[in-house]
This record gives sequence, C-alpha cells and structure tokens, in this order.
Amino acid sequence: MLSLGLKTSRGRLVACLAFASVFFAGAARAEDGYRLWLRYDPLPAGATREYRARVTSVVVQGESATMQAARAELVEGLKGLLGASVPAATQVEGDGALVVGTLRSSAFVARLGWGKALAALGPEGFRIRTVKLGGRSVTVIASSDEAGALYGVFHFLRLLQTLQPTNDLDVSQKPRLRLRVLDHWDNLDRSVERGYAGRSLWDWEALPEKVDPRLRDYARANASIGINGSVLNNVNADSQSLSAEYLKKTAAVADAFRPYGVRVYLSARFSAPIELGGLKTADPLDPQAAEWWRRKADEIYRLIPDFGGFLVKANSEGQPGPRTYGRDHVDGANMLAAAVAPHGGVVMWRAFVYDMKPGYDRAGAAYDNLQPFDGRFAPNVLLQVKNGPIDFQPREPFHPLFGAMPRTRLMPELQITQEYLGFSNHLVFLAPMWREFLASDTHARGRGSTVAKVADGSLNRQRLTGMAGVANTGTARNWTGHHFAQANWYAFGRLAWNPDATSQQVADEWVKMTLTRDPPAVTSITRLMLESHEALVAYMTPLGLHHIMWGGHHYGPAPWENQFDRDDWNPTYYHRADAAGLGFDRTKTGSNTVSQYHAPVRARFASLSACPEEFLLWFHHVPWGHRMRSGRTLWDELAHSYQRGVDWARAARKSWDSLAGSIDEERHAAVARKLAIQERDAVWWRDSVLLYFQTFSKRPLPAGVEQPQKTLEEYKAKSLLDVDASAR
Ligand code: GCV
Repeated sequence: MLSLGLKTSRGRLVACLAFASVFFAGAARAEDGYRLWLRYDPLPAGATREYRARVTSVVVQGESATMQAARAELVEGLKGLLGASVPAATQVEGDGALVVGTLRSSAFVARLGWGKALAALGPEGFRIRTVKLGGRSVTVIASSDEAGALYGVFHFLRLLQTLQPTNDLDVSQKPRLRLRVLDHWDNLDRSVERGYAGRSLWDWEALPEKVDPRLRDYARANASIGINGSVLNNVNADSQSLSAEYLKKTAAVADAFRPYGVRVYLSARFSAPIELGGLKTADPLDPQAAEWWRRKADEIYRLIPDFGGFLVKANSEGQPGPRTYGRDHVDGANMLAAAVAPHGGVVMWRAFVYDMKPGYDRAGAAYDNLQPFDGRFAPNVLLQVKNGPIDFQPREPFHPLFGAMPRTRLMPELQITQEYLGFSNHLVFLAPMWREFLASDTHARGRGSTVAKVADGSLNRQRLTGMAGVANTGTARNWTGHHFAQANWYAFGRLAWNPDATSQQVADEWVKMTLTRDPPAVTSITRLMLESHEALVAYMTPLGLHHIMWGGHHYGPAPWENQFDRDDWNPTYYHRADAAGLGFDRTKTGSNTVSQYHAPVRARFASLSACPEEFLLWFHHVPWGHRMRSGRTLWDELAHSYQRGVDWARAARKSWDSLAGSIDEERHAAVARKLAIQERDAVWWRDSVLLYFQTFSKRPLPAGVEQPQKTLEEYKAKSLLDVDASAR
C-alpha cells in the first residue's frame, strides 16, 4: 500500500456513527450470512444525505467483463447503501460524478496526466481522488488496468459501508504481494479435507454445462478483498483433475471467475504421467515424463489462457514426488516450472515435508529437507511454507525457513479453515495470529528482517511474491459454517493485500460491513474478536504446548494419545510430560532445532529465562516447579491459563447475549449456539489436559481453578467430536 490519505474532519465521521446507532437499532432484520461483508443495506439517513450529494452520477468507462462487473457493483452498491438509484451516465455532466476507468478505457482518465503514477501502481493498483474540473467536483477511480479499477470500486464502497468521509479523497494503493491465493483442499467427490462448512462449492458433476451462480458470488467476494487466485483441488491430489474431461470443467470455473480477476490454479499429482499418460515413470529427469507435462500445460493453456499454474505436495504424507524416483525437490519443481513457463505460469512447491528418522524432531524436518536447495529453484517457482514449523497449531513460532532461503521466493501458507482451532464451532479471529507471524523478526539481514518483508520481496529483492490461505468456504449458506469465520476469509485477503494492516483495523471494517455499525456494539464485538485468539490458545495449548489434539480429526484434546505408528503423530511425542516437567527440548541439550534460527532469535528462544513464555514449552522441557514471570510455578501457571480460557468463553457468551438488540435475530442466535459449544469445549480442554498432566506433576490445582467436571477416564473414553455431531 502506498498511501491512504483522507482529508476530512473527524467530527463529521463521529456524527455519521451517531446516526448509525439510531438507524441500526431499529432496522435489525433476519439474515442468513450469505451476503458476507457485501451487504448493501441503506446507510443511516445523515450519511445517506451526505453521500448522495457527493455521488450524483456514475460514469464507468469501459465495456469489458471486468468493467461491467465494476459498474454493476457500483450501481447495486450505491442503490442499496443510498436507498435510491444513482443514474449511470456516459459523460461527466455535473457536480458529483463518480468516474471509473483505466488509462485505456477512459478518455477522461487518460486526460488527467496520471499515466506515470498509475503505471507505478501496477495493474492491480488504483488511485481514488476528488478533483475539481471546471468548477465541478468529481471523484475519480483510476487505474492502469481493469483489475485495479475493480479493486478501487470495492475500496470506494467500503468507505461508504464504514461511514468514512468521501469529500476530499486522495487514496493510492497497490497490493504488496502479487499472488493472493486461496488453496481449496476440495476433493472431486465434493468432500473437503479439513472443511467444516458443507461440501465443496465446485459441482464437478454438473460442470461444465451448469455453472452454479454461486461461483460468481465467490469470485466477487474474493475480488472485494483483493484475492486473485484459487487453487481448486486438494493438495492430496487426484490425477483426474488434469484429465481432458476435468480440464473442461475447470475452464468453465475459470470463465466464471475471470471478470473478477481471480485466476484458477490446480494441484498437480506428481505421478499423473503414469496414471493419466500411461508412462512407466514420472521421473522428472525422464524426457518422456517432462514432455508429458509440457503437453499437458499446452493443453491447459489452450483452454484457460490465464491459468495460474500448479501447486504441488510432493513426498509428503504419502504423496508421490521426485524422491520417489531418486531425484530431489529442485528436479521436480523445475521440471514442472519449465512446462508452464512459456505460458507465464508458476509452480507453488510446498515445503511441508517431514520425513522421519528415529529420534528426529519434526519441527526441524522441513528446514533439513528444503534449505539446502536455496538458490536452485527456477524463477517461476515459489516455495510455499506454512507459518510455523509443525502444522497450523493455535500458536507456533515462525518457520525458520523464512530466515534461511534468501535466494528462493518464499510464499507463506496460512490456514483459514480451523483444523486445529475448534473447526467452525469456535469463534477465533485469526488476524492477530497472522500479524504475530508476519511481524516476527527473522534477523536474516539484521534487525527488522520481518517475515512480512521476506514475503513481500523487499528483504531479498524479489518480484514474484505471494501468500496462500487454506480456504474455509463450502456450501453452507453462510459460506464458512460460523458467521465469525467469514472474518478470517476477509482478514486473509486484507493481509495478503497489506501485511502491515492492523488486526484492529481489519476487525473494525469487517464488523461494520457485516454485523452492525452501532458504535458500542462495534467496540464490544471487535474486542471479543481481538481477544479470541489469545483466549483459544489459553484453553487449548498455552505456554508453547502443541499438537495435543485428538487422533486424526484434531477436534478436542487427547494429550495421552500414543497409539499412532508414526511417533510424530502422537501428542505424547510433542509434550514429553514426565515426573520432572513438561515440554519439548529443542535446545542443545535436546534436538537443537533452535539452531535453525538466526543468532539473536536463536539465543532468545534457547534461553530458559529469555524465551518468550508463549513459546516456553515449545523450546524447553521445564520443571513443574519452575518460577514463571508471574511468580507462579509452571504447574500453577498452566492451570490458571486453562481457567482463564474458560472464563473468557463464559464472558464471551454474556457479552454476545447483551448485543441481542444490535444484531439481527438469526445471526445472533446462530452465534450464541456456537458460543455455547465453545464454552463446553473450553471446559473439556481445561479438565482433561490438567487431569492428565496432573498424573505427572502430582500437584493440586491452585486456588481459583475449578475442579474438573469428569474423571480423566471419562475424558479419555470419548472424543469431544463424538459428544456433538454438530462439531463436524
Ligand atoms: C491436505 C495436515 C493436515 C492434512 C493436510 C496436510 C497438508 O497434516 O492434517 O489434512 O493435507 O496438513 O498440509 O498437506
């Protein structure tokens, strides 16, 4: 983002908000959440009056599908928000015209002399300015390319939705990251791996003949937050998705997305040349295999000229890959990269590779497997790295690879769907977790070498950049299962656009656009959201605990679990509780994976006294009686943390209940039901984890921590998922 300048007095804004309070108290009506944050209901009367005077006609210049989408959005949006149609015109005729166009599509924009400035903002950037022309005040949304104009339109509508002043605008924005992509772990049978919001949105059986109109709404929602790519199928890929039959279906999806600037990508199964092409090998150095991929890429681009490229999970969790044929990751990635390069495509190669050797620390595995290849990947390859070294835990330290591969384009992979964070049952706003990650300082080039700067290419001077989020969408009417899970989809888009956006800003926007503009309600809901991640960590995995979830589904606690053949799928492997203490020693006396971080980070994490307490048990095996900064023992601190989490879940319910008048009944009741489940789960977590660890610590629960509701045996007997089918 270059700059965002709003030159208006705060006074006017406050006045608008006061109107909002009155208006929304009276206007609550049923809602099912389908409209997401793109609800264009009438604004409060005061704001409407003011905005109507500013926008008297809409002049969108350009007839391409994208410009038509921009026009339709503006016309519909303004009609809804202002409560009356704003006429569409072809010329600027009076005061209050809103002109939208690109340098090519609009003679008006071309005459403004902004060519250089717009070129500097790139194809997706935009400028919004209030200009005076012959005594008339005109608002201009301009860009060098159409995608930018569309993003500018959504930005302008967001200003109205959040009651911002629009009388003297001077906004210039461009996305900090180039590829802003949702990864769908959707299978061809429409099941969704780690999906908690119904079935896959892609109806493969009906495609390509029938294209669900919902696909347009999906693309539109993505465009409104700057997401410009979508990987349609699971990384645990089925070769069929690359068959001629399925490519036609994918092409129909791509057609539906195109007006909104969303490109499609596919996950590629590495062994597809064997399964689809009948070859004997998929060895990346085998000329026939490489040729098969080249032809496949040509076939895809004939059908989908703007196809984004491939995402690949190779040699991970049973997936085939170059190592299956005695080759390495570079051989595999570069062979695929060569196939898509002539068409401008990319390969997103995943770093989630964790082969196990006896005594291995899984947290160090991706680094060991990938770091040696730094500087050897082709220019159109991005290495897609999860935010933390294990696997989308409620809290992890940043992945050490972000500081260790300066000659490789590293693309963070975040998980929007809540695999380890209570599925679509728990209210947890993920922006604070992602911000913590993006703001982490790798110290790779000294102080200030944040993950955000690695990702946006500024630290290592890279132009091809990106961020991926594992999608949480499905056929659920509200898209994400939990109304508040929509906020995580929203936050992913906003942070991929600008990784420095604050969680507060993102939450505030989302609440005003989605739920209510009533100021006290906005304050209490944003507070709830901003506290929610810390609270979830407190009742699930405080102080650096990780991966103590139940079995393969990961819903609810099972720290006692040790039955999996693979050591590192067992919670006991991660927490290492014994009579002496708790936690995984990753310092020199243990696995020493802390050495994968740069010097000052490494020293801080490695020191028992300097280690941030939120990561204490991640890096250290700590005696039960260890004095924490609070003065409590480790055991007492742990117990208090679980209790704090439960207390928060209870308080959250109360606070939500008190908002009944400010939010429509339907969504209010749905969220209230989920919060009741969240409270029950928090208690379940507290009791079962403390009871289990107590068998090692042999210490009583400190005062202020409630006695467990069941026995350890009872908790062990049943997965939390089984107590409530709605948790699925
Ligand atoms: C798509 C974790 C999840 C798997 C997922 C895998 C991955 O292990 O539990 O469901 O597989 O991560 O990211 O590839």
